Amino acid sequence: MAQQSMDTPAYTASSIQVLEGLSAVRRRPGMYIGSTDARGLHQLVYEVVDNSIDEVLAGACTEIVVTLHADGSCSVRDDGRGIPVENHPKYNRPTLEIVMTVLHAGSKFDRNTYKVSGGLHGVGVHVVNALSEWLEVRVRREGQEHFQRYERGAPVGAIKVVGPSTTTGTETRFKPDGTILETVAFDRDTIGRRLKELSFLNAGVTIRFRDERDGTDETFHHAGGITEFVEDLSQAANLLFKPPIYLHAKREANDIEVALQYDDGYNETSLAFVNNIHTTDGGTHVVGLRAALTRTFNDYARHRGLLKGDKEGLSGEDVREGLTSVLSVKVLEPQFEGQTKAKLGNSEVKGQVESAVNEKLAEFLEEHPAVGQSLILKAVQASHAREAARKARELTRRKGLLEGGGLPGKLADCHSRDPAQSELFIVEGDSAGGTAKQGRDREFQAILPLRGKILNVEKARLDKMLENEQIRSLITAIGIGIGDEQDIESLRYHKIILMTDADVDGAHIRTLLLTLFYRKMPELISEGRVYIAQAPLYRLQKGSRSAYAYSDEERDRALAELGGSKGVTIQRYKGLGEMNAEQLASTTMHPGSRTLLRVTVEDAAHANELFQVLMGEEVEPRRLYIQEHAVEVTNLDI
Ligand code: 0RA
Repeated sequence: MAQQSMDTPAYTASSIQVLEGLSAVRRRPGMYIGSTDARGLHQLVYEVVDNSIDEVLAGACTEIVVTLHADGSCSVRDDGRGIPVENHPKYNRPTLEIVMTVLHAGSKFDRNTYKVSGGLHGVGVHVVNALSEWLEVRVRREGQEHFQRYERGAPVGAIKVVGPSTTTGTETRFKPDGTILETVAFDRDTIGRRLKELSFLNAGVTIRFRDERDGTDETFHHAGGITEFVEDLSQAANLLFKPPIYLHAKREANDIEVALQYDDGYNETSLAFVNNIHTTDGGTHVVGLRAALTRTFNDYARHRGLLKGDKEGLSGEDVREGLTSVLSVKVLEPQFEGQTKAKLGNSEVKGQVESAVNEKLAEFLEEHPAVGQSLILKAVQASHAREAARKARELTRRKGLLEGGGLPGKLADCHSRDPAQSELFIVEGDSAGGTAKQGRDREFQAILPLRGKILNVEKARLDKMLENEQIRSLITAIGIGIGDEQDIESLRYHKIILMTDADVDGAHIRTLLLTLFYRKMPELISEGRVYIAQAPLYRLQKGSRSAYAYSDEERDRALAELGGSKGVTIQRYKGLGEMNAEQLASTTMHPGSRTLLRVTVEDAAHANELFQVLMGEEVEPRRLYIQEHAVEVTNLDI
């Protein structure tokens, strides 16, 4: 049947429509994949993988192989049913070609799985095709292997049968188009993280990930699904029970899964997904889960007389202290909201998750009274600590007033009182702090030097944290408060800029600060107020000419521009302190000549993850880990 398309004339009305559709994608790629940077590039891979995951959800596929090829292409192979090649009744062209070239073709042959559309996901593989220099698809189906090639989205020949096949499945190999995308360099770690995540979210699937550029080959397979996800996230911690609590329920057409684990620490790590998409901004499903946790723990504690004399009961923060959780819901018609489309909007889902978790968690606690007892005990302790923290905060505030103005003594504030114009540089060490003070524009740039390592927030509760001078300085300088009493409106600087040395200690301090913000002042991150200053790594000098380089690649380029390495002196900066005030200002601080990296929620979440590994009890593996990852951390492509 597929061979019929060979007779199709090249320019029918429908093929012209196809070309128009493809050129719309090529003209405005950002509309389809969000951006044309590394994020957009990786979105292409995820789009193709999502289509194979749909086959997994349909129960038709068990293995996916993703390969990054040496020629810069990426292939995704699955053992699903194969995309149909026979003519599509409506278009009278092979379904395969429609899927590969026509807008939203996917929804026309709904495979009865949960849609990923609504965000930047689920836009269709034709978008990947349109943004590829070339794309080749192989379909194994009905005893034959079919092949078609496209260039910049347009077929360069009909579908051909290239051989027999005893198996079924689809393989899509594409080379992203470097004339449209700003970068075509796939990042193995970024893709690997997502594939690992997908293997947790889709229990039982095997995802193999090969990088032919360096020969690495990994396989992700988690029969335990999100239960194993939670185990993976809480590896380093002292757990209150094992294995994690797993709850599963259906509400109407929606499917709800939660895995929960508690440790003896004070923080929360909770991830939420809708149709396999990480909803970093939460949404109705998260609201439902939180409500259910608070309600169920309070009911359980009251029935057992564990909350005597405590009228208010346990708060949401109390019952989430030490929690690691993964919530994964499959929703038939998801609505994603917000700028990044990373928040679930469907109002009905709140009640569905809430009722499902209320019911299943209460059941679990009935059946596991020892676990229930220890969790309530912990939440009650948290509630007492919260009260102590409130008192400590009060005290800090009063002390601040007595000391006059309340701003920390080490802060060299700027003249401007307009937060929108003002910047706070958090600088590692008193010496670099001094240089930064000399080099700054005091009209709008404030400097806060931090001495040594700041407190490890992983191991401290809020009341302990507030006893730490460095943390107190940070909190007062930033101005929005901490914990459950925060007001982003009183932020004193719209740019909070971390300026640390490009070495292991600098990376460590930056990870600590990002973790502190991520956990204790999350709005700073979600509102995009936190930046990383980019200090140069090298200064090159040849006679009277000099240049700065911010990476090894830039150094090599600068060397070439200076006509080779002959007569060039290269200074490698080991710390900010090696620059004088004028150099630091022009390379790193002055708005006209500096580069700032804005920290995204993902960056901060990754820092937080890194931090959990770094903060394990053992010192030696931690040092090794920092050393191994130092370069990565320095570049912040995390
Ligand atoms: C439409 C219908 C069917 C399968 C697919 C599409 C399909 C698409 C992709 C994309 C990547 N891998 C895929 N595998 C399958 C159902 C076909 C049937 O009922 O046999």
